[in-house]
Amino acid sequence: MREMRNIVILTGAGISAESGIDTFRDAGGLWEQHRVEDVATPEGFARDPDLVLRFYDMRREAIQTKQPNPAHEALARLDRDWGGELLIVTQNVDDLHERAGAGRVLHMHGTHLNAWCTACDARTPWTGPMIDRPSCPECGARSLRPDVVWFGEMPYEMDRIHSALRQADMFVSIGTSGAVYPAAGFVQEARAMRVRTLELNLEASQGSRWFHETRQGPASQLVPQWVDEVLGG
Ligand code: BV8
Repeated sequence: MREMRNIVILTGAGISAESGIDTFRDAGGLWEQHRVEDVATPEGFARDPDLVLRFYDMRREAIQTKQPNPAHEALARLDRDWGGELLIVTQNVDDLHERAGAGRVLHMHGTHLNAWCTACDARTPWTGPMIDRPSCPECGARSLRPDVVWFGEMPYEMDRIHSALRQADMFVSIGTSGAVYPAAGFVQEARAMRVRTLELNLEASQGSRWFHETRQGPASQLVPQWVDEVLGG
């Protein structure tokens, strides 16, 4: 196994679960409370913008009351102390990685705390509700939507992600069901390039079979333990 210098980490909703943020597909998760096609697609937004804006207003407000957990803190420690390349690609739209202190974070599905103006394309930091159609800070149009990648929309910075995977020595997936592409395909891409792969998840995922090693348990325990191994090793 070649020396480990460059690490790519993919995180999903499971890493924020112990912070009290609902996942999507677990029992009682977001997709049990809402239909994906109604609240996480451009078609759903066009059909009933109030429903979608309320769905995101509720989640945007909720995440601002949550705190990073030991898994976020361990990745921030790795980001600080790791001498090689590191990229945390998160599917999550919360900001808990950043609030734990991580810097090398890429939000491939966007972020709750930005507004995207569909009139002028500007993205601006946003913490309040959108249901009352506030004006875009840049152009004044009342055309804001959540800066979140919906189904059928292209995730952000895919070129940067593929480039990081090509240079990686290790790919670690944390807290994701492996249900959504293209993120769910990264492990196969890594395997094809002979990258070492590790999954840290509460239970087996749809992609577990693709990983060299899978460890099952809560992220708040598995991630600090793995970071200690990497930094200690
Ligand atoms: C695109 C933002 C193309 C919104 C999200 C048929 C086959 C293959 C693909 C497709 C297909 N039909 C359509 C597609 C494409 C589609 C897709 O993959 N669909 C799936 C459902 C089949 N993908 C897309 O549309 C993507 N775009 O393909 O564009 C394109 C090409 C050209 C031009 C334009 C476009 C866009 C996908 C992004 C959608 N947006 N979110 C929001 O957040 O509100 S996806 C949503 O699901 C989340 O963002 C999240 O990222 C993603 C995956 O969910 P997870 O994070 O994994 O969460 P989940 O609840 O599923 O699992 C939690 C896991 O954690 C579990 O395994 C659980 O065991 C574990 N866990 C729980 N607690 C803990 C824990 N682990 C550790 N510790 C714990 N304590």
